[in-house]
Amino acid sequence: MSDLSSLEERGLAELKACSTETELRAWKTRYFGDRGDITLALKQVGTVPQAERRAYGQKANQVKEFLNSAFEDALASAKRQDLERSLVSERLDVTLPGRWVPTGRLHVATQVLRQIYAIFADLGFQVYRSREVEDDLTNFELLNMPPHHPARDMWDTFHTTKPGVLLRTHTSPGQIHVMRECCPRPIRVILPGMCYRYEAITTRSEIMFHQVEGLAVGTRVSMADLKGTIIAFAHRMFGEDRQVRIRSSYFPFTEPSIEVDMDCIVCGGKGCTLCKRTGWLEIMGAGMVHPTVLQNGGYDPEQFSGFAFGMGPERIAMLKYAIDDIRLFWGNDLRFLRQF
Ligand code: FA5
Repeated sequence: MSDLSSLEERGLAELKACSTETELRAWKTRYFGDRGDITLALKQVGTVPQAERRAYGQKANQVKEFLNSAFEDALASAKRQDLERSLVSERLDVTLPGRWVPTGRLHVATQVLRQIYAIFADLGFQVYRSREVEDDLTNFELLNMPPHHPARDMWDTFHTTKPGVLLRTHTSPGQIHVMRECCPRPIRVILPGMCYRYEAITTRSEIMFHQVEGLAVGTRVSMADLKGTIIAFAHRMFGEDRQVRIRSSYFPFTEPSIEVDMDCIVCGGKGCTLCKRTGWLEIMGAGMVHPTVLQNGGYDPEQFSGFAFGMGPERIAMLKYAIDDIRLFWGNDLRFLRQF
């Protein structure tokens, strides 16, 4: 019994000497662990002579309860002190303004694409998505370019290892898909997407770039509609006072074909290095849909007519923001991207 009393005294004295939570937990293991003093004292109950056993057991349990509750109190007070200490030493000023988390931004090509969608949405054009991996038939043949047609040379092509399967060189094959899907209803769509050409990369040409195709088909669609649509687009995109010039051109899938220029954004038509001293910058190819293409799309060219155009949003962005090198679009240089 006297052993138990001295155990209690020793335990309490050692507990009081502990000043941190770590020390307290070490104390707990020393006394209450598997081989701790209290645990051993309790295990000894069986060895105590029968007559003293009951009293010994009661006392041992009292000592256990007493030291355990003393430990709990000491632990709570150590935690409180730790908290108070950290509240003073690691003081947090909740009135400080929050820290700025940098948000990303849309790539300049995406921004310009979205401006193009918005302008054409206002003109009643829906967005139609078409595939990037095409067959030779749709990319060329159905667009009035049979095999060995010299016009195919206008588009240097990435062919896949599967014969007849290629990466589309322009968004024009989408015209066939949309016509076949919508025939015989009228159509007014834009077809945005990525195109691929096996070309030398230069300041103005990439091997992968976006195009936005436009297609309108109906019973009374005319060249005047094409002209009006293009001028409305150019004015919305570049400003009301911009001049638009239309000159004749050649594409196998349009007849007649045109190319559209805008007065140079830098020199206003006087001539500078950007416009190669001509005063004009090309913004798109276009024309009236060729009767053969209408027919390939399922429309009777005697009854229906249509116009189509194709533009490069990267080139549009270059004109709009005077960007002098198309390679910057894929360069992933934040100094460039952050400017937009
Ligand atoms: C065509 O691709 C025709 N399919 C456009 C068309 C559609 C004409 C419908 C008539 C009717 P072109 O090869 O000129 O045409 O390309 C159209 C536009 O794509 C160019 O004006 C240019 O803005 C962009 N583009 C062409 N090649 C590249 C290139 N390598 N890098 C970046 N943009 C390009």
